[in-house]
Amino acid sequence: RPKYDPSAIEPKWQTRWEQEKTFEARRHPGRPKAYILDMFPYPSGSGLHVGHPEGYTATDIVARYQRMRGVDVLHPMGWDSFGLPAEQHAIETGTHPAQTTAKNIATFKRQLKSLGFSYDWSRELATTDEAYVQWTQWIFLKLFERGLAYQAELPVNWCPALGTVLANEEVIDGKSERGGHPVVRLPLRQWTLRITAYADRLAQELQGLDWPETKEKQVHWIGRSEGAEVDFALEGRSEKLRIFTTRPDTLFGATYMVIAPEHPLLEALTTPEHRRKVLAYRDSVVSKSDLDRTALTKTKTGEFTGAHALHPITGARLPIWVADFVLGSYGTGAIMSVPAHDERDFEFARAFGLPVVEVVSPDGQLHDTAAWTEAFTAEGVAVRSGFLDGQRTPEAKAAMSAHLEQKGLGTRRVQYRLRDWVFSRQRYWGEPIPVYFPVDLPPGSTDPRKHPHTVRYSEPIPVAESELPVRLPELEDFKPSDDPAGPLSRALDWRFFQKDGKWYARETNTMPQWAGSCWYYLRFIDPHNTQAAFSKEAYDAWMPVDLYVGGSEHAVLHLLYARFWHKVLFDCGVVSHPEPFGKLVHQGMILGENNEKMSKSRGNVVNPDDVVQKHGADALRVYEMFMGPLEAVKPWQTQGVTGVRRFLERAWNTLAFVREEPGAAEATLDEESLRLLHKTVKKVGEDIEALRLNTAVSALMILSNRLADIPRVPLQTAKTFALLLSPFAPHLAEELWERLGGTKSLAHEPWPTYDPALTVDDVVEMGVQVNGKLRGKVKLRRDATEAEVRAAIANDPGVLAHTQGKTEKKFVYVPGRIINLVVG
Ligand code: ANZ
Repeated sequence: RPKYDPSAIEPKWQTRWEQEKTFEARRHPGRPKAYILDMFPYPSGSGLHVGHPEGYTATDIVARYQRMRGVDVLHPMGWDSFGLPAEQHAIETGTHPAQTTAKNIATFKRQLKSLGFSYDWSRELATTDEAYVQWTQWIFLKLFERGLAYQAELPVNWCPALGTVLANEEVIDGKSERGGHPVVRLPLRQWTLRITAYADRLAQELQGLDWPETKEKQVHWIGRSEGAEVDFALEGRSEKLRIFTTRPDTLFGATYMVIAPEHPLLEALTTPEHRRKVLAYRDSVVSKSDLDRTALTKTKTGEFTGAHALHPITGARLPIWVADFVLGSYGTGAIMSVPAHDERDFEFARAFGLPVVEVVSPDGQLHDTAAWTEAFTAEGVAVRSGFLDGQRTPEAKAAMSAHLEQKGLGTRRVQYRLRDWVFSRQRYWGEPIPVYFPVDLPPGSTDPRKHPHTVRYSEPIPVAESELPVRLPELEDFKPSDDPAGPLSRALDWRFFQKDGKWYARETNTMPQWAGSCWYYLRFIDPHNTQAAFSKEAYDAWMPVDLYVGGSEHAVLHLLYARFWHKVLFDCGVVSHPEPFGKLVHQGMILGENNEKMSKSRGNVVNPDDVVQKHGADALRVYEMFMGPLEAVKPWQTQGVTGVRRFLERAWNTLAFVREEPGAAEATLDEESLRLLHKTVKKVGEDIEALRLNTAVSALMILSNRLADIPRVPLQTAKTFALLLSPFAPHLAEELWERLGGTKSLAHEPWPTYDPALTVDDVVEMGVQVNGKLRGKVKLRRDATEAEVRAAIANDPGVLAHTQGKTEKKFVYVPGRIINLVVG
């Protein structure tokens, strides 16, 4: 008898599935559908790591299960293939990023195929495909048409080492998320997407979704604040200093002003005697992250500018300081400081000896702030506040806002922590932004390639839809320059072109990697469409996504950006649901054996190829599910893989040859095993639906152990086991199925059913009465004998307390219903 040999079985079935197109997604009228989506990978040079198959196995199990339940399943895979590493590699080695990308994709694809995932590979796409770029650019044009893509001079995160601008989300502690290079802030012309126009909808329309705590993360990220903008006159100047506050009720408590180091008026305001110190201070904060700058615990730093603002109501002179805890990118980049009622302002006032004036009182009485060790930030009653005195905080806020609006001193304002999305990158390996600009040639010149700096960036012209895609030019040298126009600016013949006798220049910025992942799930539904991004029929057939599984690191980046694009497409009438992803699940990270993150530097990275080679894909799949709850963080244990391997071997030994054994077709299960079988069918199905895949695996292990112990496994039982096992260990299951007489793949066989009566626990808990009063409880088989009942209650303390020293007069027992002892 042959031994369990995954290295033979697995390639056999992978080839079979491919040849027979077993997993091609097709809609059948009248059938339900399930769109089951993985977060597609970035095809990095290091190949798949064991974290990838975790989520991918989970969705594969659901996809396979749903197919067997007669559901039309769409389960696609593709590549998020633009991005920095391929370009960095190109800079270092001269290999074109397209070449590196193709090679990495081939590796990833081979690895994913070796794991037996039931993807419909005919829908494979890469975000770098020309046919895909075309529609990514088309969506950009939709954003542009609607005024949602605009250019701005923005203080951006410029990373000199990477030669590019990074989004706030890509900067951690003043360093680039990729590579850890220093990041500085400078103003640059950038394409920006007006995601803030969707802030309220992005926060509110999350409500109905079956998502984990990611919802709260997004709401927090969007960070809605209601307040007012107030204009303060500047002493000796005509401009006003506009501030944003969420506490207009505290206006009378403002004792000084603070502006951000990036504030455009900083230099102009600063008086000559303070100039040197103020500018030195400004330079010192350039590389600090917003998070560091605003941390509550941070020692407050700042400089007096020498200038003063005038209080809009009292006319008091308020000194203007510059300090890094005020951010240039939030509100107006300037604040009125109310140290009595704001913690940061309080710390700052104490650090620099500025006055602290109480204007909100917990009890309406006046207090002396000299002894205070912290600000009073709660609501209370307005004091020392003129016409507001005596009003509670909410009323006082409203009254002050109304007053300011009436006097033309301010306006009510909603602020978001969310910033507009800086959408351009000064890189080669990204989608070209499909716009161009007029060129002003110097007199006498006929060739802008000799004067590349004559572009009128203020007048962007969208590329006509019929001219998409705008392809990347060939380049020899991918290096970013210190010219923030990026490497594409060096492709002069690509960049400048003539139309109707006039010269134009293409945009040389490219899109960030996030662009491609914003809509790939829409392309999967109709990946070969040449006339549109996707058809309405395909949309109606498959959307929305029913289950989306991926890492929680995407909680606020990809998942917010994709929702934003989807809503824009919704407003354009291109999609018909406001939200793309109905149910979202984040798999937990897989750690190294010692509970540390897997990393090259620690040398603890497990390569799935090695595991597949040694134990097979089925063992890897089942092990990753068996490790623990899908969402939990769990350490890898090589021992555990071996254990799972033994489980699969036992299943093979028990079941692979059942058909050849005499009498297998007629054999029946004993009562207890039959009950276990039905319970397992019920449990595995329910567990898959609830993504409790670890407990589904243990249920299969229990059943397999039982079957190994019985002398003759009925053929029908062996077949049921193969079907139950198939979502988890599909290669082994197919091989068993074939050996048990199956003539085609089991992928579309009906999922086994169970008899509910056989799943009801045959153990019941029964009350024990003594003289008609409940005195104890025992657990018994439903059909226990009287002797078994007597044995079970013999040591029950409650029963004993009422029977000891007495004689039994009667013993009433109705199986499953009554136990009553009559004593006297
Ligand atoms: C006066 C005041 C009094 C404030 C008070 C708070 C309490 P959220 O809730 O996050 O929107 N602020 C405004 N712009 C800022 C900036 N660019 N950098 C740092 N802080 C800024 O916070 C809004 C509050 O944060 C605003 O309300 C302002 O301080 C400060 F008792 O104004 B408040």
